[in-house]
Amino acid sequence: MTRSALQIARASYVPKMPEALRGNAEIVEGAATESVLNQEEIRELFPNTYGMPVVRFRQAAGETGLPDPVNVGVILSGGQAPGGHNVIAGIFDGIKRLHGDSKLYGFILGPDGLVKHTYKELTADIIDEYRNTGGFDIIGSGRTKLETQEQFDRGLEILKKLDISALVIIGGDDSNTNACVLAEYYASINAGVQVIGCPKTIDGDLKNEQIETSFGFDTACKVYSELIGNIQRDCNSARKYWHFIKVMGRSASHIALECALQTHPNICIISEEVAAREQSLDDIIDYIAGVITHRAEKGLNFGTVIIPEGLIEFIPAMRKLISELNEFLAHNQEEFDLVRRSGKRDYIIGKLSPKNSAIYASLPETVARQLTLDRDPHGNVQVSLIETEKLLAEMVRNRLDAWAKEGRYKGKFSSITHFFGYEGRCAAPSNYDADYCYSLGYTASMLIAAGKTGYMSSIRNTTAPAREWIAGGVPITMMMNLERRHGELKPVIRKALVELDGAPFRYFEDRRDAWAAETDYIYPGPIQYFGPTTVCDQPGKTLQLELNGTEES
Ligand code: FBP
Repeated sequence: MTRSALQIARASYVPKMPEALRGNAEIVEGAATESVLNQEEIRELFPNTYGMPVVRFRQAAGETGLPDPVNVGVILSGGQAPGGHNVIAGIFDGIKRLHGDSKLYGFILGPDGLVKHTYKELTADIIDEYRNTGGFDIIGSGRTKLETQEQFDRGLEILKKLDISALVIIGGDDSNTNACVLAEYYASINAGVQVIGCPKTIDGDLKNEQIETSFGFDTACKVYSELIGNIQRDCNSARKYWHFIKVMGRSASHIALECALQTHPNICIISEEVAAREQSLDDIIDYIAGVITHRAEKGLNFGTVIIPEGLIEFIPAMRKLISELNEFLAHNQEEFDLVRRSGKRDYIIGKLSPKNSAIYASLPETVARQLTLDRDPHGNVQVSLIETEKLLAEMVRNRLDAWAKEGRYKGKFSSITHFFGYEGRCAAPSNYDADYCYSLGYTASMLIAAGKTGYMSSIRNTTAPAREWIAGGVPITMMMNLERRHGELKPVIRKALVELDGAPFRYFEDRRDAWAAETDYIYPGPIQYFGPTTVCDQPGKTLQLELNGTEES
C-alpha cells in the first residue's frame, strides 16, 4: 500500500493512555446498578446481565496476564467513524499483553460477517498498517442488525469453530443494544462467549453519565469545522454569498452545535429546539430571512447557516407529513411506482389528508420528490437524502422576494449550498480520538480478562491529560429503557439528544444573536498532530462545556 508522508509519520504515533492501563491493572467493582427507566421490565428481560456494577481499572502490583491465550472476535457496525482502527489496535495489543498467543479475528462487513461466517485473522502486520488511520476498511462495516436468535446461533457456530470466547461489537446505540441482547442470550445458554460493546458514532448521540462521548465525534466535527471556517473566510472576503451548510447527524444536532461552537456562524438551527418550541418550517424561514434582512441593512449581504441533517423530522408538522407518507407508501408503493414521474407530485397531493397535502404542495419540487424516494428497511424516509440545505435556501429566497415587494428587504441574496458528512467520517483520527479509541479497545480486552459480559468499554475524565483518564466498564442494561419501535415496546439504549438546559446549548444561545449580527467567525484550521498540546490535544467544545463548564481546558 502506498502511503502519504503524513501517514508514514503518523503510523509511529503511540496513543496516550490512562495510567491505570500502562502497567498491571486490577478491577475495582462499584455498587449494583439499575436501568435508567423501566427497571422491572428491563430486569425481567435481562435476568443474567441486569444490575451488574460499574467497574474501573487501577494500577496493581500483580501480573495482568492470563495463563491461557484468549481468542477474540471484533465487528464494526454501522456508519464509519474516525478511530475505529485504533479501537481494534487497542484490543489487539491488550489481548497480546494478556497472553502472547491470543488471537484477534475480524468479521467482514459488519454483523453480516458473523452470520455469514466471513472473517479474517488480524495479525500484527495487518494491525500495524492501520494504526492511527481513519476508515473502517481493515474489515469493513455494515448496517445489518443482529437481533434474531437464528443470527445469534449462526454466529455461535463460527465463534465455537474459531475458539473465540469474547466478541467486541463497535457500534452506536442500536448496535450496543443488540450487543446486550446477544450477551444476555449467550449467558442464558451458557455459550461461553462474552460480549463487550464500544461506543461509536460521529453523531455523538451515544453518551450518558458514564460514557462521555462516542468516538469519531471529535474528529468529524473538527473536519467539518475546518471546512466551515474556510467557507467563512471566503464568505468574509467576497462578501456576496449566503452559505447554507448541512452537517450530518441522523437525528441529534450535536454535530451542528459543536461546529457552531467552533466556528461562530451567523445562524445555526438546532432540531431539538425546533421541536421543543413546536416551530414550523415557516417559522424557521422567517428566522433565517430576518437575520439576512438585518445584516443587509448594515450592508452585510453574506453569511453562514448551519443546518443539522435530521432537522426535517423534528419540525412537528413535517414529522406528521412524513409519517402519513410512510404509512401511505407502505400500502400503495406499487400503485405509486406506476404513476408517471411528472404526475407523482399531484398523485401524492390528491392522496394525503388536507393539512399534510397543503404542506406537501408548498414544498419545492425536488424536496417533494425526495420525500417519496425509497424507504430504508424499516419503511422510513432516509433523511440524509433530503436536501434540507436546498429546501431552506429556496424557501428563504422566496420569502426575501416577497419581503422585497413589501419594501421590507432591500439587500442582495445569493446562496450556495453544501452538505458535509462523508468528508469527515473516515478522516484520520485527531489525537483525542486516536488516544480515546486505543484506550477503549485496550479496556475492552481488560474487561474480557476480568470475565465481564454485557458491558460497554468506558473511558472517562477525557478533558484531563490522558494519563488521568479513568478506564472501566458500564453494564449496558444500565443505559436502557423501553421505547416504542415499529409498534412494539423494546428495550433500547436511550439516544442522547441536545439538552436545551445543558451547558453547550446555553453557551450557544447566549451568543447566537451577537454572532448573527456581527461577523465574529472563527477559523479553526486543519487538525494538527505536531506542535503544542493546546493545538494538538484539545478536546471539542461540547465536551469541555459539559465536563468543565468552560469551552477551554
Ligand atoms: P452511525 O450512527 O451508524 O454511526 O451513522 C451515523 C451517520 O453517519 C449519520 O450521521 C448519517 O445520517 C448516516 O450515518 C448515513 O448513513 P449511510 O452511511 O448509510 O449513508
